[in-house]
Amino acid sequence: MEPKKRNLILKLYEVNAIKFGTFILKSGLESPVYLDLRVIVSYPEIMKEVANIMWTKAEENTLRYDSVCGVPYTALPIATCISTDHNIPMLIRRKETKDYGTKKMIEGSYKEDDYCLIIEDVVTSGTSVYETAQALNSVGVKVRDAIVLLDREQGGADSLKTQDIHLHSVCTMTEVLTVLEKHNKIDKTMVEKTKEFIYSNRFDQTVKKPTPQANGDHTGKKIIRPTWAESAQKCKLQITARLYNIMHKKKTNLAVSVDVHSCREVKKIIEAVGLHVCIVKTHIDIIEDFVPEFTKELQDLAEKYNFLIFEDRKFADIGNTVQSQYSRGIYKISDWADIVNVHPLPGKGVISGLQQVVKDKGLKRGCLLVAEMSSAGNLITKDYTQASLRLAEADEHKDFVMGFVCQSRLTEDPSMIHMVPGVKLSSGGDNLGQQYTTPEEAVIKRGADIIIVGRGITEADNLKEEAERYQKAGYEAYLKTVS
Ligand code: 5BU
Repeated sequence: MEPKKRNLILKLYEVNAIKFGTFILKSGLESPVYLDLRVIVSYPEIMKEVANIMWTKAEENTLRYDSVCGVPYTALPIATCISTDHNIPMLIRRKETKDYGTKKMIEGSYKEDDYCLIIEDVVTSGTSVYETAQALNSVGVKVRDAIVLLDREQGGADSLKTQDIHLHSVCTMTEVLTVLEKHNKIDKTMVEKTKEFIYSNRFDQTVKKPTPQANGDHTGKKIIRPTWAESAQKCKLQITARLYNIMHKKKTNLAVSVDVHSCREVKKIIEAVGLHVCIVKTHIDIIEDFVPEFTKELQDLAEKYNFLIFEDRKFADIGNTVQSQYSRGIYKISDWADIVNVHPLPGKGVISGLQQVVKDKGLKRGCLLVAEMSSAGNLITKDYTQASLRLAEADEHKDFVMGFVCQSRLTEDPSMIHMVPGVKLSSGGDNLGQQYTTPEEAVIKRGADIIIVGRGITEADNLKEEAERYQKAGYEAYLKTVS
């Protein structure tokens, strides 16, 4: 390793930009290593060296670009140093524009089809680099390359490659560990512990350790979440706050799926389990004796037992069609269902279409995106799930999208709720590809805020007792995860 790089790693360690111990990350994970490059603003010599070594990396790779842009905020001063030292124009990405709408996302002068080089201090999953690239793309500036000082080797480079962004890293976590061990800053046990952490928390599924279940992010990550009462305060959507308040009041994260075929059966189940659930999930189109008045009865029951109604309609068509499917026909779903879900496959129009209905009617509704499925062999890929997450986070949907139906935790944003179906006290499956996980695993390992249980309850001899068992299992698992 070049002495310049080795010395820089040692200096970063000395100023506590690289720390070892036990740290709770933003994601809730417990990590043995913590990188905080913000501190280098206090050490101009180190800042200069960082900027220099990153610029050299760009030179070595003969990258061509018209400007540089630092990922806010830590990499901003680094990009500034590169810009002024080497006379390269700089662009600034505004992080907070989302709240204003009319303000520019990118500050500085640029031309359409200019190339911008992204500068980042540390890359983990690659999301921040990608978001910056997206912001630049939105004003016509292209991004082909990004330079990062430190790659944590958790899949960021691979993930960015799928978006045609090449990540050039000055050093990797493995190199950092090697240098620090060699200079007796950390011992072998810490090196192994850190490597194990990095390996088992990769974002890239292709290299992730094999896990028994299908497509979720089940790496044994420890989830730490705010309490439901806190979440109710933190979330932005009224419907989500209502849901968290119900969960807090009734001490339940259980949604029951009433997949039966007559109005009478649906009502019977709800009367038995209503006290123990926060959501009743319906498939209204499987009820054979459906009459429009039934939805009023459903709403009365929702009021009596204090739960929300989630119609599991999985809209999946163009915006114009789903608008009609949502508000017209015999079901008039928008009139009575608090929550609906969509397959994000058609793109943002499927969400905007429904959102328009809600806006026009002045309703308080929520929409979930099906980002992962429980069924064996489903065609959802990691990229699709990530794209669903980005759609959910889009500013234009913030008044409507409340989270996901998924199999793993996709974001720590308390406004986004994770509902996990395919839950049963005894794991296993059915003969049509359904795959079950237990309430404990769903909540603790997969990060479910809500567990969705269908036949586990509806086929039990004693509906009420069974619902109580699931409620208890879900609630106890939740208690183990609150911070
Ligand atoms: P079960 O009886 O617990 O298997 O019912 C699960 C319910 O959740 C059922 O209504 C499905 O339509 C729904 N579901 C699911 O099982 N898996 C998924 O990935 C999604 C929905 Br999305």
